[in-house]
Amino acid sequence: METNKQLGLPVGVTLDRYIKRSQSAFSSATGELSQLLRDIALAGKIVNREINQAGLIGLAGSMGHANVQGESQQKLDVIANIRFIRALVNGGEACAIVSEEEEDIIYTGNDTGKYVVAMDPLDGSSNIDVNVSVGTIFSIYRRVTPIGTKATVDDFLQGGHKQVAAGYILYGTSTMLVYSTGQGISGFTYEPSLGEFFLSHPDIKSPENGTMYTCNDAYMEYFPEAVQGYIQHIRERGYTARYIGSMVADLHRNLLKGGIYLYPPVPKTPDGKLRLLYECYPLAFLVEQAAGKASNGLCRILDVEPVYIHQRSPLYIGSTAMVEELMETIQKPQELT
Ligand code: FDP
Repeated sequence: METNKQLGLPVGVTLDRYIKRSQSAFSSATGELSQLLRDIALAGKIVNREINQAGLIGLAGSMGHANVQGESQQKLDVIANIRFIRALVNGGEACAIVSEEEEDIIYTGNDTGKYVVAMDPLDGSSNIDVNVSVGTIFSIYRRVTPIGTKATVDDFLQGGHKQVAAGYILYGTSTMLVYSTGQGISGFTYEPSLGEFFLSHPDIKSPENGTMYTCNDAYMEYFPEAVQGYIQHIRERGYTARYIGSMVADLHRNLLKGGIYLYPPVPKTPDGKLRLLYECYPLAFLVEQAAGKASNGLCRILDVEPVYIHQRSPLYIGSTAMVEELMETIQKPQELT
């Protein structure tokens, strides 16, 4: 009976159709941003395939050296970086890329492209070897330098509030692409047998409040006092901790279930660990589009003035009520009740 009911169910809206529909809502849209999103989705499918095969064809494990951030580079970091760059070079819409894996701006050779893309091709990649979810994060700006010229660092240092689109791909038990062009946020689940992303989570809204907090507990004694006080306080309220150590997965869970993700400054990374351009800005853009909040402890993340492309930042992000309570605690630490 159940099977009969399921037989006639439509498979749903593909990412491609969704992008096309969203584009037609803007009479001035030229389709270039739509094409850019499709290019990113295509690279995501390829990376998804490679992640799924990693353990079988020897793609798991480290390269044996560090990347520009001084962090151990995994083989799949390198592969994902190549796949996304290739997709953007071939697509033609992006004139330049900033990647976590490369020190300098990458020029695509498409100087007539209107957009620049900042990205972390494979976030949380130290989790690959143990079959834990990882992700890709991307952030898109309309360039400020004249079309036809070579992009410059100014195209990337516009500030998070200038992003025209942002998103992530979560390679998890199922693979999902979640993105926003500034009119809310939607999630698409990959159907591997059809090779398509289908709309599965329309208009995601971050729960106003939550009972989960996410941070690396090992650093607790080094967290700023107010942050320690806040965590102590919510523990006493019976809140629970969840930390995968793979930011896209941690954020995705909190976005759907309600919660707060905290990566404060610690002595090892006094400016915070996470990268402003390709981790904090895009995730803050998405979470705000879902009615959540993101702060660096002093101000809204999207209002932080960027100074250099690989800049780091503290990050407190998630359900509005939780981020607001933390911010109040940081401003008046002694007033917790
Ligand atoms: P990774 O270094 O494995 O790429 O952005 C970096 C990141 O992972 C996040 O995905 C993750 O949440 C965080 O670092 C983990 O850092 P800690 O090991 O310091 O907890």
